[in-house]
Amino acid sequence: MNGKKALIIVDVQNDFCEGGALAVPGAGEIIPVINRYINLFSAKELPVFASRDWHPRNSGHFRDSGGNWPPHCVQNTEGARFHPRLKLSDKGIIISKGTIPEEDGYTVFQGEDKDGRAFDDILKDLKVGELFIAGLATDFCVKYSALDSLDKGYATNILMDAVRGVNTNPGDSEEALREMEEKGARKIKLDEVESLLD
Ligand code: VGL
Ligand code: ZN
Repeated sequence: MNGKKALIIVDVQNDFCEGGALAVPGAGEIIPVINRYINLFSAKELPVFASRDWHPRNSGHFRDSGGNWPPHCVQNTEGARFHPRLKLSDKGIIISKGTIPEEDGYTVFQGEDKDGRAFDDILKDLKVGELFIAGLATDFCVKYSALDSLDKGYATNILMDAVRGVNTNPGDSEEALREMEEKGARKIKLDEVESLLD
């Protein structure tokens, strides 16, 4: 698919960072790198999206309601806020997901903006054909978002210096990256993206 390039930053929220309810090891390290990607895409006036896990308190995704996870990113709590060091501009488009109790919301393609527009519809409106994915977690939301992106025909890039995984089982992130690559995702880093956007 031809079309514009866009950056999607997945779930860089307090609960997924050091000290949070579901902290992803090394999450803090990627924030300055993500900020450089934000600058790069903003300078070219390319769209920047930031997704957020935005669960109701009674989400079936939480252990106490039969799911897999400790409560995290509950709507309107401190843990659900974007990390304070993440430098989103006013132009950044926020995509909320996991907002209904029956949904895990692992993929940003289940998300919508503040006006209820589905992520995929916004991409189509903006004529985006290629996604660059950063954020948390490599083995969950990054993975499911990337697989959906490929499925829907977007050229899909994983920003290797700007993702980190949960790794409940050792090697989960490597396995996830292998699967994304096998399905057609490209692994890429900041210097290569810099020259691509030039
Ligand atoms: C995520 C586990 C539970 C993620 C969200 O953002 O990768 N992981 N909810
Ligand atoms: Zn979640």
